[in-house]
Amino acid sequence: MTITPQDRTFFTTFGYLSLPGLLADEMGWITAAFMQAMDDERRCHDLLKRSSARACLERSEILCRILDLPQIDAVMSVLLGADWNYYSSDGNLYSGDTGWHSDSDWQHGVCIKVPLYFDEIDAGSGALRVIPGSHRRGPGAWTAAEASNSQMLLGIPGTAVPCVVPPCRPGDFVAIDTNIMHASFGGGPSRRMLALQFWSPFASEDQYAELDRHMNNWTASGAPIHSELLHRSAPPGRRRHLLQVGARHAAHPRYGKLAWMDELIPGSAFTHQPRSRIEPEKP
Ligand SMILES: O=C(O)CCC(=O)C(=O)O
Repeated sequence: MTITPQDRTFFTTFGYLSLPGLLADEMGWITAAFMQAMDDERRCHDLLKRSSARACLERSEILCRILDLPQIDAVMSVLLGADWNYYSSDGNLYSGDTGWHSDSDWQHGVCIKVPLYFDEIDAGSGALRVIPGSHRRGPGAWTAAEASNSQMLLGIPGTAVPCVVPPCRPGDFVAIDTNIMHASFGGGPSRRMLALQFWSPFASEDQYAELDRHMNNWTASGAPIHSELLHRSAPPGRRRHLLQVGARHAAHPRYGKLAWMDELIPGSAFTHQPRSRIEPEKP
């Protein structure tokens, strides 16, 4: 498996990269561990709406090993650079349609979502749809609002908005820029998906400010981002991809600093942070 500079150009141009079958040999153990993690959540899934378990990978030592796969390193190293960051995950049971939306509006860093699907789905039964190029921001860019208002603005239903449906059966791999507009239609009541998120390396204040905003969105749910298990079980190859987010996590006012962070995240006491950019908590 070789990920090429052309793959990177494709990703930056269109906002997604599809590598069918990239994880085909791994899906046995990943599926078993995913199902276990969702069972452990012990939440009763309401078949009429999405159930989501934040920090899903972070609860399972086995799922954490996804980050150690050479396939993941190969793709992220080309798309984000050798010092790519792992951010977070969520495990999901989707129900029905997901309307057109983008997850973010980042302008300074690149955030990638890798949704792993565990069911045989296609365009009519819940497969991911993306609008190529819609991750771009700036004058003339499409906005999520326009895609989700397609009936009113364009006279067509969401299902008819021109898009690409990358293969996303079990074992297929797709990486999307989280700014891209995406959707799915026709899914059943328990469509299974594990989403992983990655960030480009952080160097500037503007990039850290985006990371802080992302963390603030997460903290609204009260869920942690990184876990002790994720860090403690990390071989050195994984650890380097946890440090920037881990250190920021440790410095975030909502989380406070936990004892394991001092031990496992060198520099977690660091002050490389425009603290003023961390939004104050709402009372
Ligand atoms: O599979 C889907 O319905 C799309 C999920 C997704 O990426 C999202 O909800 O942000």
